[in-house]
Amino acid sequence: MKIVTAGESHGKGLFAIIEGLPAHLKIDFAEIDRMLALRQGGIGRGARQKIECDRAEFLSGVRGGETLGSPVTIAVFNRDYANWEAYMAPQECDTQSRRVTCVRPGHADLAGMRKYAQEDARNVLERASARETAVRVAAGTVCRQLLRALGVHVTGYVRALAGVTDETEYSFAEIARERRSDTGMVSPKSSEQAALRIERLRQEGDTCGGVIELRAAGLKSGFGSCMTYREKLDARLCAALMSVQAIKGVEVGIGFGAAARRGSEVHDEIFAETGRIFRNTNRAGGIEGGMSNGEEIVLRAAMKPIPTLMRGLRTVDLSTGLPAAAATERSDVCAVAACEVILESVLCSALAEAVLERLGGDTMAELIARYGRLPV
Ligand code: EPS
Repeated sequence: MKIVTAGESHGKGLFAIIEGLPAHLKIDFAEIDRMLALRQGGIGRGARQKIECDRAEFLSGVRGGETLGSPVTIAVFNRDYANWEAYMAPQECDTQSRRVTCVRPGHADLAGMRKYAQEDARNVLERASARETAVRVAAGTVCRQLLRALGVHVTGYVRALAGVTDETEYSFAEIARERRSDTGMVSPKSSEQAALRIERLRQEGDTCGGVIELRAAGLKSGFGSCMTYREKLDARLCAALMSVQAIKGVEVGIGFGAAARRGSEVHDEIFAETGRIFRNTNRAGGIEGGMSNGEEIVLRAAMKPIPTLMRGLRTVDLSTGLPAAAATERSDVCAVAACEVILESVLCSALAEAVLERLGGDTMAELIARYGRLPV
């Protein structure tokens, strides 16, 4: 299975093509639109979300609510395009009025302008914008539905936000039940503290990031590989999460925490009881030797603060070469809760890709039967 996305932030829409899905996957359209709405929400979101009301439109590959086995095309159209058509149309349009030359530190503006020989950062930022993640959430939710048919479930929550960290270790069920606060945090106390900080940052024209924890339960052992480094499951999942805008670090299980501990405090001992093999800990985060080991997959990702600050960081105006304040239009103060939804979706896509690569299957029935025959 392969997913390709296209589309600009203020263009006509965002598009995804999913190639390689088996036939007869039942699509829950309402769930996809629910996930899109969740992505648009959360504390600290900017004015753009008041314009958009993201909905997934299926343009190919699905008939009567089931996949056909042909490439699935999903579109999320931009309502804001009505306000931008004059500047963004593929045909001749006004490419002067909305120029961006005061490049934003931390954004793709400067490196992208150099790479693509552009004098207007708009030709770079339109695609670099995290608006693209809307369609990744739609495609990822289709993959979530495929995984669910196999008994694999994905959840997540915001563990740290605006410098407030919740150190509690939650079970999968607790996260799945509690996570949908405005901040994406589970603990009401942490959530309240973070919300206060975000309000202060908004008043100061600043932005913030956070840490997102993701879990996948029900994945059997043996996905990924210890034989080919490109197929290592941890390498693939980390690459998928790092591909999301603003993600600057990813860890598996206790991750960086493992570096300072002794081996006996890191590795999860193995026990047997009446023929059943089990562990009492899961510091490895469900992956050993590049393969799933049957335990819960646990990943954490660090999101940096959004680079568009209303107060405008110091930069250079590339049209004059003079010092300037970085470009602003409107900005999210914080998109960490939205990013949590995005990362869950991207994790679903990466897991579905690994599952289909190993098991194949033209139909869901074939895939489910093959998965069922695997050892735990
Ligand atoms: C986004 C929409 C964008 C940004 C944001 C993500 O809307 P606009 O650029 O029209 O305000 O709010 O993009 C960025 C954070 C970025 O750096 O480009 C969305 O729908 O998620």
